Amino acid sequence: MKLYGLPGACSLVDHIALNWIGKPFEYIPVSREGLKVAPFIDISPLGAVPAIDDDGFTLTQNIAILEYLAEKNPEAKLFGGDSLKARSEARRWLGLCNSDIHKTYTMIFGAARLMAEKAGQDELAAGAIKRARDLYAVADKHLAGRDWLSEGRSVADAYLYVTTRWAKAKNVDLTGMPNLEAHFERMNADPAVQAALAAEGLKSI
Ligand SMILES: N[C@@H](CCC(=O)N[C@@H](CS)C(=O)NCC(=O)O)C(=O)O
Repeated sequence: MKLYGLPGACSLVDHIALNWIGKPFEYIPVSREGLKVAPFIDISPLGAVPAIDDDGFTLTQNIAILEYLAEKNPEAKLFGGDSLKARSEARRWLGLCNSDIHKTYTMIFGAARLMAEKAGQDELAAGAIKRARDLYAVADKHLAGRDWLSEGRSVADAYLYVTTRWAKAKNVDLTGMPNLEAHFERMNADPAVQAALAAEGLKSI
């Protein structure tokens, strides 16, 4: 199994999941310049990470990869438990992370792709930073009195953690969200998370 990623990007979610699974894999960092050219573009038509190569079977799109890893390794319980309710709850939060939170960061990190003028880019990013706070508030409320988004730890927790790292880097206002902060520290304390950070040359924040 090979995982293609950019340090600290959404591919860190899959890196954490692979560490939870605990089977051998190779982490292959892709350079920014390498994203949009061969050989990586042949694997990932959008020139985006994550991508995996499992013995010649290549796959992109984070949700599909996480589902693939979970189905291939059911003992790892990557979707928060065995019950339908636990797995559905994990998928719900995975959806929020991938479709709502992550897409909000596309307007922060990728404002220059969407708006020609610098003033427009700044306005778009500022609006998205405010929107991100509203989305984290939903997760913070849900996490009151619970350790994980679903019954047990799941890939949704890894995704929330990775985007919370981005929130801290982009100064998203997370004040008054103690449950989200505790969740972030819980993830930071996980040896699989620390191993993924170290392998990507990152430090805890
Ligand atoms: N819909 C894709 C989005 C992947 C994505 O946005 N990846 C980012 C890193 S977090 C990326 O590779 N960006 C580089 C680029 O688009 O140029 C997924 O869920 O896998």
